[in-house]
Amino acid sequence: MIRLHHCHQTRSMRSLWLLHELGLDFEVQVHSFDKALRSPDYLAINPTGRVPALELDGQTICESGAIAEVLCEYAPDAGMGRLVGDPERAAWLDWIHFAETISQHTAALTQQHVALYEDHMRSPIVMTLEAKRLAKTFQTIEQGLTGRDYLLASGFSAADIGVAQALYMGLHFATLDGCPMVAAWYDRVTARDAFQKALPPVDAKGLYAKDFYDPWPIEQS
Ligand SMILES: N[C@@H](CCC(=O)N[C@@H](CS)C(=O)NCC(=O)O)C(=O)O
Repeated sequence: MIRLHHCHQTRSMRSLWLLHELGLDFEVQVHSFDKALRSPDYLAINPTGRVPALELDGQTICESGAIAEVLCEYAPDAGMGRLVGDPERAAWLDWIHFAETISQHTAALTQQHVALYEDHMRSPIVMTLEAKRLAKTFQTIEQGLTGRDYLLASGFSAADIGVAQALYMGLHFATLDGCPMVAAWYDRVTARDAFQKALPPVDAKGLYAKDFYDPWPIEQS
């Protein structure tokens, strides 16, 4: 049995996208992104109260990078992983976990712009710094795409899924100015059916109310 615990527009979207690419049978339990994640029932699944959490044949995995690794080993024929012994294994792992380097900045910015709803709670310095550090990660993707259509020379993999989903969230706070290869790659991978299936339904409440959050939303005195 495979069950994904998911909140729209969060990191669990990358697990959902991967599950669709793998063509596995699975169920999705959608949670609202609020105190529901702190309910005793949910904390019994993920004690940190976060998403994703994947229940897989009696085990629960709570880190999106680990979920990607385990699922790609679970369904190796889908070709989304680069298994032990593959010459691209190290590069694949590096990109799988680079998604989290991107997401740590997005998480800080989401906290500043979305979770801290009163201006006096927010820090313009943190907002600006984190947006710049996020944009820097976009440049790393640009460099990685030199001379290739996907992050790995051999073609599309779970590495593209993790990084592109992290970019999906990050694009709420920074642009792809100066990253034309990332823009083209992002259009290419997000055109896939499996990505489209991982998007929130049109009438669903997502994490983000706006498409883009200006780095300086607070009036400076
Ligand atoms: N390192 C974890 C991070 C998981 C995480 O922080 N998820 C966020 C959503 S993107 C969350 O559930 N936040 C809820 C909270 O912090 O209360 C992963 O990669 O899965």
